[in-house]
Amino acid sequence: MRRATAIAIATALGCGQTSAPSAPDPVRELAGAYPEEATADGAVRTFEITAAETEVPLIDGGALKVWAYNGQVPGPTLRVRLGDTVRVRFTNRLPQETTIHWHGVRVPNAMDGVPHATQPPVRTGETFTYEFTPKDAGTFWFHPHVRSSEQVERGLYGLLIVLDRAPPPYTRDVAWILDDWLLGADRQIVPQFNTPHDLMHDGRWGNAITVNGRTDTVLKVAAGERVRLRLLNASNGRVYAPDLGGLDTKIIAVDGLYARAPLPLERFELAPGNRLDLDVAIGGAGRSIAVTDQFYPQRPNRLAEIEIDGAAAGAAAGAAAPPAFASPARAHVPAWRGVLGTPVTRELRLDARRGGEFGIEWTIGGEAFAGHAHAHPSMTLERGRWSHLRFVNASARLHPIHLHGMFFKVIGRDGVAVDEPFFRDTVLIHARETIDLGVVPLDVGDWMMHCHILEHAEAGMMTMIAVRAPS
Ligand SMILES: [Cu+2]
Repeated sequence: MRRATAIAIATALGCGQTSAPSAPDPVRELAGAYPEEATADGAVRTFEITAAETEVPLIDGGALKVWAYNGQVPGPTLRVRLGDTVRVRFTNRLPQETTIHWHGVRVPNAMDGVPHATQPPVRTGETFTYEFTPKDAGTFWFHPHVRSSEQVERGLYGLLIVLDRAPPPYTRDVAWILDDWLLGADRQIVPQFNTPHDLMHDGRWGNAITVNGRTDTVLKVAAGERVRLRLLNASNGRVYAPDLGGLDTKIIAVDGLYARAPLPLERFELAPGNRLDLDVAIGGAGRSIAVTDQFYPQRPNRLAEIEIDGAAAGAAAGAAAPPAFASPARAHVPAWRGVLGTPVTRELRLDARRGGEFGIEWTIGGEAFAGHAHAHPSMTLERGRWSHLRFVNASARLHPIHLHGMFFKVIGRDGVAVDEPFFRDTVLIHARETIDLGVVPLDVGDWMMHCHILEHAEAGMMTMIAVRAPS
């Protein structure tokens, strides 16, 4: 319907006209990176999801009281193909109202799951139907956007995997969701949320790190396999730097979208909300690889184990070479050279102050979010136009900033131009760090922008961006 709008918009703005060869034209450069509109093939995939209190087996065999989607933590993995329409009939049986937010998915604004702003909260006993056609293939996830520091922590999250129309021929497609429970002496979830400690630090960091809800996850593979490993950080606050113990591992996608080229997995900080798709070539039979978190290299955490058996069927005996096929990481990701010097659309200070419901408030641009019921956009961006946002972290804490409804690219760190060869929907901003990002919003609506350390978000570190058609 609005085909090739990026070019059309660029031309309408005069950006496409001949100008000085050095003038950056980021809107034009973006064209072709990802589609503006979804292309529905007509297939509708219907899922029933119910959120309710339940018990799941704990690490030591005990029963852990959780809140869960369809009785399981993590919740169900919704696996669809690009072109499918996703229809989720959601029922709330929790003791609180809730919603589902589709993290990273470019949905129509009314499907974004932000209470009061895009839909009324789903009250206990009520049902709400979410329906959208994803525009992008990739690894996405869903979670509540109501009291999320409690609801996500209690176990409410799941994956939405949108497969390519022709998925690359990996021998295995595996997803690992990283989370950390904070358990008390009674081996139950500590029911105090948004504590002063969590709020003054980097949110709630648990004492039991799990992969897919377990502390003993083992992935059994054969030498000669080539595995697509999808990682999601569903923690409230903890950041991971995953290390695959010397396995030949390339990053192929970040936050859902494919990268410009496969990148070696060196230190990548997987902040709350981030996803990473890895291309893992399995060589060397008869080994066991410890997968660890090296965020604090002096205090690594064990995440999971990869056990390598004999050669995979079809692999040449002895050599066990993984199948050779072109990496799917060959997306058009604009370099956006020279854009760090473009005028800053909005500079936002990230900071804390005394006050508010919890005694400490986290602020964006000097404002603490007044709660969804009183939310109003704090800035307006124009659809199809280049926007340059600058975040100045005036605090000594971490802030993984997440934008709903759009992908962006980091264009500067502490004033130095960078060209990350991938888009993001969440970027970790370190203490006292300044991050510049570039974005061309394509979907009209009111979109949240918030810290994905959920305690920081609950204590005010949220705001809303209005994206409007250019006048
Ligand atoms: Cu934060």
